[in-house]
Amino acid sequence: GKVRAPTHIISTISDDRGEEPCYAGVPMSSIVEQGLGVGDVISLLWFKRSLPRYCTKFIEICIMLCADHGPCVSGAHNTIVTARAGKDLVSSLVSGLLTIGPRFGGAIDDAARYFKDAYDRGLTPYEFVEAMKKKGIRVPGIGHRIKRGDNRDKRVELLQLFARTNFPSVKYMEYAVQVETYTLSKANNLVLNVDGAIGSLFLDLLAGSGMFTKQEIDEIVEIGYLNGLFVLARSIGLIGHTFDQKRLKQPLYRHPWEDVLYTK
Ligand code: Q5B
Repeated sequence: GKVRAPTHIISTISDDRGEEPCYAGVPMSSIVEQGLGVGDVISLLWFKRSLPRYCTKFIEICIMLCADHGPCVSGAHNTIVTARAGKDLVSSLVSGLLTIGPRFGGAIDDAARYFKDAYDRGLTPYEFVEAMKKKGIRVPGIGHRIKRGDNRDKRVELLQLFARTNFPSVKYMEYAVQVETYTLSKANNLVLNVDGAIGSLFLDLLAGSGMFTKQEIDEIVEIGYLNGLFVLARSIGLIGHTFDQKRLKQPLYRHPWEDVLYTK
């Protein structure tokens, strides 16, 4: 009989061998004919299933709300400096993307991990926050450089409104809000930020949609899919900043001496 040579790659999300590419078994023509959007494509390629419309809409709202947050944030700053150094689009983009991490934009997975663990173990917000403090770990998803208790992040409010209206349950998000109430009693900048809102709400999406087993949810949280939402979204803005600098023909950036404290 036929002997199949062992393959060096296994792939389970897409197939381009037929007449048309398929994402998780769904042909491209069907995606276009059904009028599906980028949220559906993310569902197929990341989660390997078609999610209900409210879930894909939520994913699309996350992408839209995180696409950009002005030129002053870490990622945009790096991209702008790189574009002004005459580098190409990809270099300018990745230079910005490389700033995404535990402090900036990349706290979504850890927020989901810590909120899930604390909620599932029945910790009160006080017990959770104080335990984190004892361990010397900042609560992921809490805190912002410019947002305050009296100047909330509109993006967080929009996500919460959508979820309260459309999700079957928002128990993890409500827990994150209780954590925020406690952290705000300590300092006015310790708001639930956009990473924390997405992290907690995605837990609600995973748990409430009925589309994932408990084991699958644990794996998604453990692997860490959710920072991908910020990376994908912010790429839109970083590409925009690159074009903006090129269009404006901005010269090489050099930081002013006056803004550096030279000291021994
Ligand atoms: N403290 C975000 O810090 C920031 C605490 C905390 C307990 C906390 C900080 C943080 C967790 C990571 C996170 C996502 C670095 C943020 C984003 C996207 C963005 C960005 C944009 C966009 C801000 C002052 C005092 C200190 C700290 C304590 C601070 N955070 N304690 N848990 N989480 N958060 N990142 O203002 O006693 O004085 O030593 O790491 O969720 O990235 O728009 O800019 O769309 O682009 O620099 O929105 O919160 O405050 O470092 O001076 O701390 O608060 O221990 O206490 P700050 P610091 P003490 S959203």
